[in-house]
Amino acid sequence: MSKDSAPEGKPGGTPEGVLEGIKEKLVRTKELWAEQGRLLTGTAGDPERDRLPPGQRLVTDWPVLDLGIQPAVSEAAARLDIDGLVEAPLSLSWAELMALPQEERRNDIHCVTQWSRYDNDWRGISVTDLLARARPRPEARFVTMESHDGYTTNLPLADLDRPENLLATHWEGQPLTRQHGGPLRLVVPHLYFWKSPKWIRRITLIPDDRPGFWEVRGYHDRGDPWKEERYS
Ligand SMILES: Nc1nc2c(c(=O)[nH]1)N[C@H]1C(S)=C(S)[C@@H](COP(=O)(O)O)O[C@H]1N2
Ligand SMILES: [Mo]
Repeated sequence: MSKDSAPEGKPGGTPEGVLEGIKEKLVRTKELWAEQGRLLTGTAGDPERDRLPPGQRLVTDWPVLDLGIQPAVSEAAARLDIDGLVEAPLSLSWAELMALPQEERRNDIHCVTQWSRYDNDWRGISVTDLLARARPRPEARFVTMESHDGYTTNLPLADLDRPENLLATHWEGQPLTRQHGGPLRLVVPHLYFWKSPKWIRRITLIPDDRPGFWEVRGYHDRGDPWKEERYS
C-alpha cells in the first residue's frame, strides 16, 4: 500500500480548483480495475457464518488510502454541517461536537482493495443521534458527503442512519491521526471503506442519488462487501 503514497500528476476530469494534486495515476489504475472487474471472486458471503467477506484478506496493520491530499484540519477549523432536506440544519463547531454524548463502537472494516481489519475501537458521536437532531424531511432518501480534501461519496439515507455508524474522533483511545482522517471521519462499517469519508465536512440530505468521487469512476453505488459490490 505504501506505493500509493508517491505523488502523481494533475487531476483530470474534476471540477476546477477541486482535488488539485491528487494521485491521478492511482485513480486511473483503480478505474481500470473497475472496468475489468479485478479482484472479483464471484462468490457471495454470509455474515452469519463468516467473519471475512469474499475475496478479502485479513491485515493487522492499518493501511492508509486516499487521493494523496491529507488536509491539515485543526480542531478550531473542524466543523460539521448537516443540511439539505432537514427541518433543523446543523452547523457544529468542534466544541459543539465535543459537548455531545461521546460513544464507543467496535467493528470490522473492509476496503475494496481487499484488506479487512478486525476489532477497530472507535470513539465519537452517534450518527443516528445527529440525524435525529437535524430531523430529516420525508423526501430525503440519499446523502452526499464532502470532505476537506474535495472527496465526495454518497449513501442511501438508510445506510447512514444505522446505530453502528459513528462520526469518529478517536481510535484505540487516541485522537484519530491526520492520515486516517482526523480530527473527524465517518465510519460506516457495513459497507466498503470508501463509503467512510475522512476529514468529513458536510452531510447533505437529498431526494435523488448523487454518485461521488469513486462512484462516477466505476465503483459500485452501494458497496456491500458481503455481496462483493466492488464495481458498478
Ligand atoms: N476524504 C477522503 N475520505 C476517504 C478517502 C479519500 O481519498 N478522501 N478514501 C476512501 C478509501 S478508498 C478508503 S479505503 C478509506 C481508507 O481509510 P484509511 O486511510 O483510514 O484506511 O478512506 C476512504 N475515505
Ligand atoms: Mo478504498
